[in-house]
Amino acid sequence: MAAIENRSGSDLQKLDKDHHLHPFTDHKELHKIKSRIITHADGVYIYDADGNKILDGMSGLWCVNAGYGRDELVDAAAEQMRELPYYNNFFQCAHPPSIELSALLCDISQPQFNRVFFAGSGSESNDTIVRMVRRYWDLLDQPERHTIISRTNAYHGSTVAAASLGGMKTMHKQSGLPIPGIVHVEQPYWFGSDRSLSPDEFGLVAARSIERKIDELGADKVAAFIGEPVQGAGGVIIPPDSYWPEVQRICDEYGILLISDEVITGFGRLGEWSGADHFGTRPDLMSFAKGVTSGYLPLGGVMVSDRVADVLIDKGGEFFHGYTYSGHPAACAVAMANLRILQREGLVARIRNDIGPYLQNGWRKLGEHPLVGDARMVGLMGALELVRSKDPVERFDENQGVGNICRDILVNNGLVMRAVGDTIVAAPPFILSHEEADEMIEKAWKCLNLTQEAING
Ligand code: PXG
Repeated sequence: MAAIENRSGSDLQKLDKDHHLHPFTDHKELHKIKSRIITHADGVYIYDADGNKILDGMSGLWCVNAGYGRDELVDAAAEQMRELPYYNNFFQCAHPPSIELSALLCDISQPQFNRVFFAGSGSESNDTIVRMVRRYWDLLDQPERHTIISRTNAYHGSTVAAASLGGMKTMHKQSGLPIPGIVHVEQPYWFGSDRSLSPDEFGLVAARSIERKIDELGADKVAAFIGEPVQGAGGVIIPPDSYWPEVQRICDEYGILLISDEVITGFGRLGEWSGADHFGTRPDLMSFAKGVTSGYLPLGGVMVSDRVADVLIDKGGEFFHGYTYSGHPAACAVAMANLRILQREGLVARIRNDIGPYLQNGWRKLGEHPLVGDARMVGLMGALELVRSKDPVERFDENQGVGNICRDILVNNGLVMRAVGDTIVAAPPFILSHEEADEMIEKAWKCLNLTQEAING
């Protein structure tokens, strides 16, 4: 018997309105228009209760990388749940899926990573990192090395510590965040600057805002720097080439830990197994989630380098930290099956050599549209900046909500992309075919025209 009753779309919308509080949602707004009910999905397409077929240019929420309808992942979960649906990894226990997945993750990660700590989400992974980093410096008898440097407009999750690491002012304002010991420096957002510097000059200036902060606080007070290789929720901010090598230099010079938040960029999104591989950094800690299971089940975790793990293990005794679902067997089994799919189908190399360059080419053409001030994409992660005027660049008034107008037009024309202010972002599944890429670009162009008509009245 199906666990979910077969109700009509409007019945579902009513129940949704009456009982369901959605994440990151203005409910008054939502109830004016009613929620879009997604009922099923296959390949790169989702289907709603009104019978619309929509190309999912966001891979769900940056996660369904292997695409929808993968029976292999369903079978992996079902088989594991029959065998052992749950057991924990506390109290000197483990089970085959958590062990096998730990080994596989270390195998595909940079050589300094030989240990994994599991969590249930990206937020939990970053919370783990805050605790782990502070524990590390405590164990090295430097407890005053407490402060973690992050960036404005970063997104690291929604729990108290993860939202503190994040640099979203709107989130901080609602909950008295950040917690003490987390500070924020400049983001490497060249298009958002006055563009008086070249991108590479600007990248160095942005990186050196970390150094300035270290000098201000004193290096002996700074524990770590955290960054997303490419900021996702902040608007797909692709740093200039000069940025990450300079960040690595600064972390090395001051001995502070480098943390790469790979929740979006991990497992292939940029055409390499990690964003760190793409940009050539050697992080000490790496958080992951989303794409590890292609979103089929929730799983997150932290790759822990030998530098950190050796201290935790040799000097640490018990680390009082862990989640009921750390290394959940079904989630780990699905992750194994998902990573095997990525390997077998060569999907990461496909982004680097085939569909990545193909979609980027179409994306660049969208940059010729009068409404688009900047069209950028790396791997399968891109952004279009909607502007009132291209030369000189003039932005729309925020209150005009042009990004959301465009987003709504897109979805009503069969393409999901997300609006971050007036930036439209995309991150389609890795299995996107050339025809589907063409469909994305054609639909996007048409919807840019429609957006222009809508705002010109
Ligand atoms: N780090 C990064 C870089 C993320 O993008 C998280 C951590 C937190 O992961 P969890 O699993 O706790 O959600 C994320 C999540 C958006 C959006 O609107 C992005 C995320 C989550 C929700 C919405 O772009 N990223």
